[in-house]
Amino acid sequence: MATHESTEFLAGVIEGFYGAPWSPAERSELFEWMSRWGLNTYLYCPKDDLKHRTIWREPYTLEEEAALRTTIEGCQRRGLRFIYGLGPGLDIRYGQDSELEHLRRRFQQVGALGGRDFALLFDDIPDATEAADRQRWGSFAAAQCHVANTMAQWAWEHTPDGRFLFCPTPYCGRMAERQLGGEGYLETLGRELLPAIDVFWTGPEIISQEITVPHVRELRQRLRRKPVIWDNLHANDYDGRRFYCGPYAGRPRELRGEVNGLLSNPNNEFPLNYVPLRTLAEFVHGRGPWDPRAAFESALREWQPRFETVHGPLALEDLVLLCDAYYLPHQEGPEAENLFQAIAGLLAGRLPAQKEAVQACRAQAARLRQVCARTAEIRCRPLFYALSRRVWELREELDLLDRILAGETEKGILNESCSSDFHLPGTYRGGLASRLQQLLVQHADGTFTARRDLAGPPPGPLAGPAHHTAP
Ligand code: GDL
Repeated sequence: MATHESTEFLAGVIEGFYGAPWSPAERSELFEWMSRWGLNTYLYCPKDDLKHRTIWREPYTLEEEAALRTTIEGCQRRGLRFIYGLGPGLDIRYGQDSELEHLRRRFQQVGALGGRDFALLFDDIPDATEAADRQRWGSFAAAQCHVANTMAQWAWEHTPDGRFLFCPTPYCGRMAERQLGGEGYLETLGRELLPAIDVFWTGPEIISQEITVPHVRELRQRLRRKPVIWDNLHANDYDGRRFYCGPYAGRPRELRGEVNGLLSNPNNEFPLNYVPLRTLAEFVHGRGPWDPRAAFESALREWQPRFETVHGPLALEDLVLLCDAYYLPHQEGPEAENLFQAIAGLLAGRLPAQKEAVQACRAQAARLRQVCARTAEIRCRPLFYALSRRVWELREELDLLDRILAGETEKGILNESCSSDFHLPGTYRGGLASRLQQLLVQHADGTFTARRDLAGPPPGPLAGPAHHTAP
């Protein structure tokens, strides 16, 4: 039986988010960063490459082959491991041999382009199989193991030192607790998946604030192997208003010894990934207790030249303020958090609304607004384009709040209403998604309750799709 021979610790990047995949030029820059920083692995699996998931059986065209070859060669030229990921889980029929043939053909096609390492990804799919499959394999997990084992054997016959990875359907603690994929899913994987196949895991959550050693040890027992962490800490595909420029954080350095790899699936906007990936590399290679803030500051110093504007450099302290406003999913950076608390405190009347306090708060808000505005002058246009929509929104909110705070300094009244010609109903916070958001309030424990005071006049009839309406 062929087994893989590589035990290398996998450290690097997953292009595995929903949305437009990175361009060839962005990948080329990524590979340069990675080789410079000692990251060794890149996993290609953009969810919205149609042929990765939706029409996974269709072969790549010649043009697509050429593009993929460029990526594979660019990666391997830098000495990095290129892993090709395929996600057949939306509609695969596990029990049909013709499906295995489709998988083989795709892997062969990628193999001919230079691919040596492969992954089968079963995340974000319906956790149901046809009755015949269940009968034949006994469980959903066993059906997936059969497919993965067959394909891994095939891959290792061609490339004995290649890696083969598998993403389970329940890929985080919360999903496993809810028994996604059926009872005993992870234990079945532990028993039936070939021991040399690596298994992905995102931590206790899809976006895990923390990943601890005890959490991973417990998982290792069930999987009978060390997992490879698919880290979504800096992923932003689920929220179009944010991006994450904070450091790799919430994981102790000891985690490295508990896993077979750490791969980050970061921001969609490639240029915004400097700090996330630079600090991941530092986490992997450095020694001693992990200090995320020190790593952040050091990465920002390296990144700062990219923020050269037509009027000279952006000061480091301004860059810190900007990145603190777009730090980590569960946490603002300290300067942004302080600003928020100052504004919220003044508005709640908790702080003595002395003129000096209001003025200091307004000055800091004005500084952040100014930094947002200055991003438009950045010479590196792809970087500005990646920032522009989000910082625009931040500027608008700061502008509005400043109008309220101005009431204190100018008229001695706080909390009076204000108006702005730039923020009229309909153009500001308008649109269905935004209005629907206003109908739900999320509480600190994560639960939602509905607001019932926003109803307008009674609605007209709700029309269904054309084929449902009466003739
Ligand atoms: C996910 C998806 C990933 C996506 C991420 C963040 C995994 C294994 N799959 O659930 O493609 O980018 O969340 O939204 O994480």
